[in-house]
Amino acid sequence: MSTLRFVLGDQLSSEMSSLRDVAAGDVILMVEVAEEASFVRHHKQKLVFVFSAMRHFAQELRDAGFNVDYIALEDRQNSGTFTGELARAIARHRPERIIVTEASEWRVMQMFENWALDCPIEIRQDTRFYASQAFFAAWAKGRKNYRMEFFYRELRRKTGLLMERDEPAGGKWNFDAENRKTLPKNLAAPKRLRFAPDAISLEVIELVERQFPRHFGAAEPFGWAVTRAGALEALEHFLNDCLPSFGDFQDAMKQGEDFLFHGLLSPYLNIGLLGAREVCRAAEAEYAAGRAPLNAVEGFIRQILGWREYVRGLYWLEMPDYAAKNALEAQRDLPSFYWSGETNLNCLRQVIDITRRTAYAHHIQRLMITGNFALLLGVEPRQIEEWYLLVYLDAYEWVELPNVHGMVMYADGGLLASKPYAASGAYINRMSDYCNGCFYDPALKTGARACPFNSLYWNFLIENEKRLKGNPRMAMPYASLARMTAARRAEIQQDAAAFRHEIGIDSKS
Ligand code: FAD
Ligand code: DLZ
Ligand code: SF4
Repeated sequence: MSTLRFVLGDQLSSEMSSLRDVAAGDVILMVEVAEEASFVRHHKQKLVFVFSAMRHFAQELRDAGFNVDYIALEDRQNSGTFTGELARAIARHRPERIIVTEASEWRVMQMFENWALDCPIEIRQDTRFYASQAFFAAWAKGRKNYRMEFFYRELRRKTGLLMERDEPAGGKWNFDAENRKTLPKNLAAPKRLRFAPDAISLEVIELVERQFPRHFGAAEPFGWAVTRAGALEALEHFLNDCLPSFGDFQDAMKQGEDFLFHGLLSPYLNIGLLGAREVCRAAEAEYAAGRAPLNAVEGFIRQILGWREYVRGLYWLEMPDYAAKNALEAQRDLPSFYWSGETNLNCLRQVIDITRRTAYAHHIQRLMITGNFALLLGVEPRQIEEWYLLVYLDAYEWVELPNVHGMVMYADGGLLASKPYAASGAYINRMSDYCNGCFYDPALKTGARACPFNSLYWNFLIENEKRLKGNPRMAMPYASLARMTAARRAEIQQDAAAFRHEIGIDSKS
């Protein structure tokens, strides 16, 4: 009689709570299932990444002497579901108990809770995060809205990260004001470390092309690490070559530069190949050694210790109701070019192209290009969420949903963000060089060549006037709107409607 330890595809770490006290006779179960691979049309690279990383992790566990029962996607008896595979494993191994770490997503946690298995099951807390769900709930109690900044300061104090006694290093909690520089014209971004697929990954690429030909994006070229050793190399490369400039150019976007100075670490963090603690401590050590400036290191640590922990806390506190909120009553369809990339709007074309090729886009591209456009257009949150959940390598609902629903779409009515991140073409022109190669002109407000972000921006303010006008952080744009003539307002609404018609999404409007 033994213990069956069930390890999911985003739990690929020997430090998982489910493996804590693993003993010689135990069986570690890992299953590739069609249900997880196809509940949305995941980017092909995401499937390659997860399956290949799972296969490598299973091999590492076997090499370390553990007994691994691995069910591959095309195994003849594979039932295609977590529940079915667990039931089959119980029949095979007759364990005296099952141990699993809680699932990262509400959807899967519901499955766990509904399991009626012929065996006792212990569900353990996921200890990879700095903040437990209970810690976040205690912090959030009694607050009307949850601002990341205050949660982040609490975690800085709790962890001691970038703290000098009781004070934040450098005398300030947040150096964001220094992190919005535009890229100098001749600045070259570092060449990024890519990992050639090994035999296991090549086999998985073939599997994915065979089984999921209609899924989003290109499976190749595949350059992501699929092992802990590879992920550690990627971290080292980021610390040495990118972190010093990470802060300065965090918000910049440049055509032809897919990655700039970003970490490219979220895929590894989210499936367990890297841990949040080791990544934050490693970045802090770069500051301590004088190899990276404080604005870069604080900015980077805030993304992980602040945003990442915060969105997870918010997700678990607010689900399942959170997903159903639609505070701006947005109902329109997602334009079809989000799938094809075929559009005259160069900024969107560029970001969708990067996404299709690499299953990656950095934060500002997700927030201010594809996100901002969906917000201004009034896309139904459910539709844009599905898009984000399937197109990125790092996408899991616990982190995608608050970012899309709260940060991008303001669908939670301001629980996460104090105001919508709505911006016109001028912002995109300032933070990128996308407008140079565009059919449209960000300086034009009317006419066939006027940047559509401009009329959509003002139209968004008009459509949401009742809902947003009272928000003190929206006072400036609404003061400008108030100065507009009725004729100009009508013209904006007509231009926005004409543009929606042009891109084929006026059916429900
Ligand atoms: P870097 O810029 O190097 O940042 C360092 C790390 O900070 C990231 O690896 C990530 O772990 C963390 N981080 C940064 N911003 C956030 C954030 N807002 N929320 C949570 N963690 C953050 N991140 C995901 O991991 N999965 C998602 O599905 C996801 N969906 C997003 C959808 C939208 C609309 C937006 C605006 C953001 C989303 N993010 C998501 C957050 C962020 O864009 C990515 O974490 C980041 O782009 C990953 O690239 P990087 O590792 O190069 O990040
Ligand atoms: C993302 C993913 C995919 C595509 N496939 C699998 C799989 O076949 N088996 C598995 O254990 N995990 C997979 N994953 C990761 C899961 O979706 C993830 O563990 C859950 O969504 C967590 O809630
Ligand atoms: Fe995007 Fe408008 Fe600039 Fe074109 S002009 S790249 S649509 S912001």
